[in-house]
Amino acid sequence: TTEHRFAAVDLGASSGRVIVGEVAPDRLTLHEAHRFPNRPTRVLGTLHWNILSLYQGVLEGLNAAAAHTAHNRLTSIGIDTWAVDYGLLAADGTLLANPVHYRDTRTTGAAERVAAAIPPPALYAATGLQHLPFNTIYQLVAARATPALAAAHRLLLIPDLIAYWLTGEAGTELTNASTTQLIDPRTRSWSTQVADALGIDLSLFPPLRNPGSPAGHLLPDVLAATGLPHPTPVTAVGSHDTASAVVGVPATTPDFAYIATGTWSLAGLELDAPVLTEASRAANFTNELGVDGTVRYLRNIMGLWMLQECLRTWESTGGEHHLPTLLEAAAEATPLRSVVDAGDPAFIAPDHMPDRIADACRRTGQPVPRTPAETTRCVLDSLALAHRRAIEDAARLSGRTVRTVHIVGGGVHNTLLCQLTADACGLPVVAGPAEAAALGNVLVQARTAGAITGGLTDLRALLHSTQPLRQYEPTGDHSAWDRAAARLGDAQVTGAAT
Ligand code: LFR
Repeated sequence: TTEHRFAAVDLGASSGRVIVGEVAPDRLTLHEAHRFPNRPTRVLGTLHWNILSLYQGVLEGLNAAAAHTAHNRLTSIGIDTWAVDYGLLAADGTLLANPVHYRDTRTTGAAERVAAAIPPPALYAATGLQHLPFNTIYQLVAARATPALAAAHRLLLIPDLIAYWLTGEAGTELTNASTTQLIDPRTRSWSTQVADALGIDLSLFPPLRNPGSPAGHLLPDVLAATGLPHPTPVTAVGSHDTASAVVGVPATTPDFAYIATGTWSLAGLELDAPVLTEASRAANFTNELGVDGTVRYLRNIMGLWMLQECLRTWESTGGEHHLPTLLEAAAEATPLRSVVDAGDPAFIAPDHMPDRIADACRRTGQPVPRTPAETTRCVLDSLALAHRRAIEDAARLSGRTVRTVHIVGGGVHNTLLCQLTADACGLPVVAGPAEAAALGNVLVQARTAGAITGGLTDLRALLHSTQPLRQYEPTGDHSAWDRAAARLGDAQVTGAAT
């Protein structure tokens, strides 16, 4: 049998990885070839992605991946990263400016400008996207007067930019394009209505391409840097990491919800068609596009970012905090003593996270967490509560029933979060795989290469039979979660623009 090895380049907000997946119809194994930190850098007040350093990590990772395979051969390479952000190119392909991080505050006030041009209900009806202050349209409106945008010949979303540097070919992959808020989820194509209303030039975007389509071959300088042979192809995958992570959900029945955990928690359902109702807009649900014609109907929840930022603050003030020890202490802390709204955009920006959490507790008349363990417990209880709320809302708004909750991504390692989520939802949780995005990336490539066949159900059956999974049953007093939710009451922010 032919050996099929694929490289998944998966860039996340705190680290990047290049993972080699070995695939056969009954086999799926991963090997992490390289992992490197992603350290955003503030320059003259603006928070940037360190994009060349990330690209260097990709090249080193592909080099390590090549060394891991027979005759340095990979069947293909796929790329997924976080969404919404982009690089601007001049006509000769030069990158005109360092991409700006979606957590930068340059978009402050952009929502009002967008709302003046197209009212939120019309914007939702046209795009089905939840309001997140950093969606690409808000970034483009905020950047309108900048020389880089004025000079730009082309705009490439981050995974498309990496693919362009590897192959010299430019495209706009569809799942990630859907996060720009310039795509109509019914036609799965550009919304000229929204672009025109906002004065955004759609010709900046290279043509759309679907996951599974070819995306070029490695350029000679990339072959030299990585030791890979000519021709090594790049294949478009669900280049939005969340799209690949949803492919990587090992569901065996249709009645599942998923939570893709990591820096964010993305909680919701996979649907065949978008839900564009006013109720859906009010609940701030998004209709991002998925692989194979699906819709990712979900809500963004702060995720482990809140904990990562707390750790960073405690460490910068001289504290030493070993995460496993902290989680053990959090497991012993009083349950549901105080909860905050983990959907509140007030938690998006970096810095001072423990103080912001304390303020939120004070504002809602709850006890202020005193120790790192109590703060950690507050964050995890709050995330579990927000998970439950998102899944209940998604089921209600789409008319679906949920019987199992799948947790995939980095949060799978956080057993307390998984158990609390099962308790809050009152449903069994299946946790794993942690590397769902890389697996979804590899599976779409493998199908394109003919190493496997079938639809998402078949890909998921392969995941289910090959990946280690852990099941959590709901425990405890379910009504305690209702009472905690009531403490946040209607003040619970979903982030919807009114
Ligand atoms: C997760 C993610 C989310 C997106 C956020 C910003 O990594 O891609 O889906 O909303 O990052 O791009």
